[in-house]
Amino acid sequence: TWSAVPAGPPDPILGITEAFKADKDPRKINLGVGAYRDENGKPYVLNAVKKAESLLTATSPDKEYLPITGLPEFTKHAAKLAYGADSVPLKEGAIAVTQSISGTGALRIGGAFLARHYPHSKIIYLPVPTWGNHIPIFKDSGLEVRGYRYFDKKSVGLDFEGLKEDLNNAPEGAIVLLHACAHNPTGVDPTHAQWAEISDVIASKKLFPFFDMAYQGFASGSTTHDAFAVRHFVKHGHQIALAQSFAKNMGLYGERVGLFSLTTKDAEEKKRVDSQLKIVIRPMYSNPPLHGALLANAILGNEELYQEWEGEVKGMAERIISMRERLYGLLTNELKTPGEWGHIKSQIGMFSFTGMKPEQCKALAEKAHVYLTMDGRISMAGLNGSNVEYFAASVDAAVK
Ligand code: PLP
Ligand code: TYF
Repeated sequence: TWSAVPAGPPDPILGITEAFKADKDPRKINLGVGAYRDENGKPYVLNAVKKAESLLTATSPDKEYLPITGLPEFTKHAAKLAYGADSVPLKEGAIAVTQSISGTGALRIGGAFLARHYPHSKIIYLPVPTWGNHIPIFKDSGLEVRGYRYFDKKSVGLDFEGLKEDLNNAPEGAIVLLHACAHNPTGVDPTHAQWAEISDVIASKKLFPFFDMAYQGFASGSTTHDAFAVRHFVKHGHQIALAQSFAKNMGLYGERVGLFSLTTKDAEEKKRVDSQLKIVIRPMYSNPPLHGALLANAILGNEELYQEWEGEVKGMAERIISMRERLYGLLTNELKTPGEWGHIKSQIGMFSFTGMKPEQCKALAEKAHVYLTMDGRISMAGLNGSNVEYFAASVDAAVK
């Protein structure tokens, strides 16, 4: 029956973890997948999550199905986290929300909803480059995927002129995907002033902004600061779509906790949109997982746990920033590695886009047992006090 099914390629990011696992060298480092590791290189379960778990256990919750759009208290808190307590559409009850299977599921619900109901276009513009999974997510949702310029290899920064030109030339009404903060894979974010200009271009061309916020809090250490772009757009009158993930900022990766939301004109429009979100979701998976939503809800809804969580997000962000400084110092001052490495310090979030070529990435894996994606992206959280010197020396050898 399946004789004509061709073998597909491994996932470019998750395939790296396979190669890492098969490597028996004790010096090996996995900088492929974007998952936080603590100073000892271990996955980190947040204290706020552990406390939420014990609080939850004490109430022995049942395992009933959630409604199609998820746990209502959780979705309310999660929307407030993104839009801010003073958000006008939030206060007016004009934001349609649904729990989602983490950020990926939120993007997919959004893609499917827009493909079915967005009246102005079936085209979505993605930054070049973008998170690899964006492309199949939106294609499989039934949208036509196009790219807009984002990363400038020469300056190792934002190609702001190219970005504006491409959005200005997009057909009226097209959808534009924006990484809300901590752009994956480049680590390059627009400044606040650039966001304001992007907002103006999008308004003038009547484009539809779809934000992917997978790293709220992870970029700067502050969930408020990282929500700047989303809140700016809403404040300036845009209706937006938003995908949120709690994988990174709560360390709830495998629990699959997320939110998809759409701002609407008013409470009446929201109600209609809500009903159609349910119709999109029901045949996909009926209803979302319960446990992670209960945990996130316990944290977002409890002042003490919330404070502890914010402190821990800040701690994770700060550890990553300290690794950026350490790595930059090693390459530039100690090893005098050829090249300019300032971008390691200036890039934001989980990743650094090193500029290393595929051959150099391959050499790092084969000779140094250091694994990263072939685009030269490294997950900064995979570095720590015990392996950063070995990593810097390996990079030095690979580029010389
Ligand atoms: N969007 C971006 C840009 C990401 O980097 C990720 C995860 O790495 C996601 C979305 C979604 O991840 P998840 O489905 O685990 O929430
Ligand atoms: O490292 C990245 O960019 C992501 C990480 O279900 C990831 O691809 C891994 C698994 C998953 C979602 C995201």
